[in-house]
Amino acid sequence: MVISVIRVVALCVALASLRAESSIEQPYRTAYHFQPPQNWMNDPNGPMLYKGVYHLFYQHNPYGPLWGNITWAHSVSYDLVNWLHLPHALFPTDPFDIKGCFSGSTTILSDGKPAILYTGVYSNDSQVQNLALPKNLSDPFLTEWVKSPLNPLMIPNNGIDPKNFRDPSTAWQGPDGMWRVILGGNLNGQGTAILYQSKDFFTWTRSTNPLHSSVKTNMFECPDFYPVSINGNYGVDTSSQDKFTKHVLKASFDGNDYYILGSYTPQNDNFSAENDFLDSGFDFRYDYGKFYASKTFFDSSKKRRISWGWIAEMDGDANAVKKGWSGLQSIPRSILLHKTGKQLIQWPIKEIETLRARNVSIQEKQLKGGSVLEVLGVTASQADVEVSFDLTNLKEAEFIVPDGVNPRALCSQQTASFRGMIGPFGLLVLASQGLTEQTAIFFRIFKSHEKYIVLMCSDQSRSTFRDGPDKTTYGTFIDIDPRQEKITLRTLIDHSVVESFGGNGRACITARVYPALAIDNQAHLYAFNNGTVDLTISRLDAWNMKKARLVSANI
Ligand code: DQQ
Repeated sequence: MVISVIRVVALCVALASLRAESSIEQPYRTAYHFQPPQNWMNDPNGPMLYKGVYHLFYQHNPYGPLWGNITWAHSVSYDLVNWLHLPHALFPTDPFDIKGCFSGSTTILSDGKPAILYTGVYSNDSQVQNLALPKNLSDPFLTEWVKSPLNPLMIPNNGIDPKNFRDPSTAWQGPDGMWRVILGGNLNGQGTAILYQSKDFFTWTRSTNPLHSSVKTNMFECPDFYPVSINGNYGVDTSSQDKFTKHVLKASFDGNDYYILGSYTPQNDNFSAENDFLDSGFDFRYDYGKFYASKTFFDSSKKRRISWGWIAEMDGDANAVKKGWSGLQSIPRSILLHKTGKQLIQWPIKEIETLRARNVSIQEKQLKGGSVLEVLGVTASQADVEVSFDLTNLKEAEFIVPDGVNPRALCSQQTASFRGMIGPFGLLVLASQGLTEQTAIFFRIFKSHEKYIVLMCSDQSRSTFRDGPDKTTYGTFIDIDPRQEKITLRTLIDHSVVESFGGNGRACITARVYPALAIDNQAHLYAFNNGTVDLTISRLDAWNMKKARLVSANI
């Protein structure tokens, strides 16, 4: 009797949440991005592949749509597209995490078993690092996790600010068999990747020198450290290091995920960086829009490294409360070192293409200066678009001295409606009939003394006629020589998120937008050229995207 009452209640709750998810009431709910059934979500935590199952943990408030009560929620998938939400893995129930189970990572240990390292917060806000292990390794989904009786394993000592000591990375093993892990911290006012070592994963000792510290940054959050293969079209395990790899150090600060490249010597744990974070003129970010606290993992089944990032809301707390949820995860991206060896490239994982449905294709179409071309026959609120532009008349490019020019400022001063020479050209997405609302992802080509300069922008200034949502415009320069290659753009459009990959993944810009008119089948898609110089769309493909299946386990 009790059981059947519980089942009926559960069914009613499920139906109610289905109703709340119908897109009439929920125009901003996404169709193929990862979201929990409800409430607040922030950082991705501990993504991993274990025995053929992908796991994603994430920071979640089980009780409301704003940050708080931070627990580790847990979902599993066979394809990184469709997900099953499991019961939460870690709750803040012990003195060493009573104020929150903050971010952390998983590591596959030498015996093949997975382990979670996460930050726990004491009632006095002091942060420590804790271990949790699966309760039952024969459970294919690793549903239950047990906190170690030895917790906390790392405590803030010797000058570490106890309130800024968090987010353990995936650990890697040196040739000496010792495990290494880095944590984000602030040492003597510098953003720092604090290094710890352990033989057995239980007893951790802080290394005298941090892996890296940076004079110009704030505290590092969610640091990540991993090798990338030079000239290889595949990812490598976190513990591999040889002359065919470089290392990436990623740190999250000031609302963005920045990375630097360098070489790592495990014998003395020396990371020799090619540049430092925020060096003048040097600004490599995973994404120049809304994307934070990302985390990578090595997918051993497909030999690739995959990154996830948190895409926050830009529409205020009151609206989060109204819709009952907050936050998305990015489409998982595979990460490689670009063939120049100077930067990373990111691309949506191949599996996302299984959601592609009806295709519309345009080839060799001239786009005259000052013109707009509607792409008809696609559900423009839920689409995947790939386009490449051929520029024939580069001589006309405007002159620029790029030193000291802030690309983001340039994009916001001269938005999509600016009449330039070569560009603005690109896509208008989530656009209303008549273009009152539009989000523009566009390029402009300039020339400087010795080369061409390509600017990529995501202009949200007209993304909604509603007041309230943040309409910041984003931008970056991309290292492309337009004499040698076409300008390409891939944009994933999903109701309230627009993820754009320029120059085959050399620059990514993610935007959250909240159209009031361009909703569902009222959304339109256009290619545009607002420059004076004509250009050609050499190819444009747009696909309707099916909805991913995200369901809650009945446990
Ligand atoms: N979010 C977590 C912290 C981390 C921050 C708390 C980054 O562990 O530093 O929810 O978004």
